[in-house]
Amino acid sequence: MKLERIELREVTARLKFRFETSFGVEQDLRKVLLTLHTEGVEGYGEATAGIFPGYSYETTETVWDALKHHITPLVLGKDFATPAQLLTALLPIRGHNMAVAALETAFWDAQAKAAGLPLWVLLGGVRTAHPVGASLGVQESVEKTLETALAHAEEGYKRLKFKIKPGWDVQPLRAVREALPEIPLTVDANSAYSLTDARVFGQLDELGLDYIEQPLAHDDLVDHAQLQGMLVTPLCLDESIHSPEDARKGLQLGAGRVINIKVGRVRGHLLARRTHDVALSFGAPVWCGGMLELGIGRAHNLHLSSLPGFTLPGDTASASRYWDEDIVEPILDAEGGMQRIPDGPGLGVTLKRDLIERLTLRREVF
Ligand code: OSB
Ligand code: MG
Repeated sequence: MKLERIELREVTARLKFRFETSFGVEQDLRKVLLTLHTEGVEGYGEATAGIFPGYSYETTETVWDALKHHITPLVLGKDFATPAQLLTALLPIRGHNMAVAALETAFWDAQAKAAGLPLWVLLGGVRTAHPVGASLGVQESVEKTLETALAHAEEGYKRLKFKIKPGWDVQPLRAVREALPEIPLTVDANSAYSLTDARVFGQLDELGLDYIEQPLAHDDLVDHAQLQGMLVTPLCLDESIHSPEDARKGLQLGAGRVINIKVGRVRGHLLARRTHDVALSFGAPVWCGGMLELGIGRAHNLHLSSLPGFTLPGDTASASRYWDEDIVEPILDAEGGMQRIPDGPGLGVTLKRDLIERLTLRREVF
């Protein structure tokens, strides 16, 4: 497929809620959307980076810069038969996985559309619906935490994940566990702790959590392995995993027993699939992480979640939980805690072009 034209757009998106994590608060987001024009079809990608480099060094600005100045010049006007070939052309670029993934995922969408197949079929998926959980930010009180937990359990979410940070961990989670003794419950620390906090983890270990997500440093596997050795609860790696190799090393070391796969963090679908394959070979379950995506990114996440190893509920909650209005149709909402993967060629969604135009802050065509 010849990459004839690439359009970048930066759009604003206001979350319905204030989302607090150990690294900050997000509500007004800016996202980069990418449209790839190739041989009569359009492929769509969405960069998952946030405005602030709290989760990853990549940001809305670095994604734009990398796509404009480094990625597009390496591939524009060239012909690629497969995503693997496209990635090979981008090998000189170190990192910037979220920027690369915006293009790589658009390429998959275009290929699936050209083949007249849903993306999940091209990816090798095995199911058309999957269970979803909700990722819930740090709340202002234990009372609010309980209220949020009960509301999302009521909506049918199959797993609740609460963000924690030092000073806001055992107490709210204990309260949720008492109120909802049976619900699959997890916590996500986004790297806010160190091994000196072993006592906190000892207490969390008693709550029957499905896993504890990324408790320690973003670039650490060794300390995670040490912590895992002290706990019954599995650790889940998020920030630490940028490639299939990272997954192999993490699982080999015993740094965790579950992996959160995010398409942007691992450079797109091809490497997300390989990361999934590595985890499967270790018998480690994976789930699809979220980055507060708009409809294009959410649709990509849903298609990826059709692979056999995605056996745990993903952070692929209903679009209407996040947005008053999303940028694609149909609306990607879960029912009874299950998300259906959209059918039709490619992503199986159409863009709401007028809305996107209204949300656009800048646009550039290459
Ligand atoms: O750690 O999984 C994370 C959002 C932004 C950055 C990092 C994370 C998250 C979430 C939200 O947990 C997941 C979602 O609902 O999209
Ligand atoms: Mg996480």
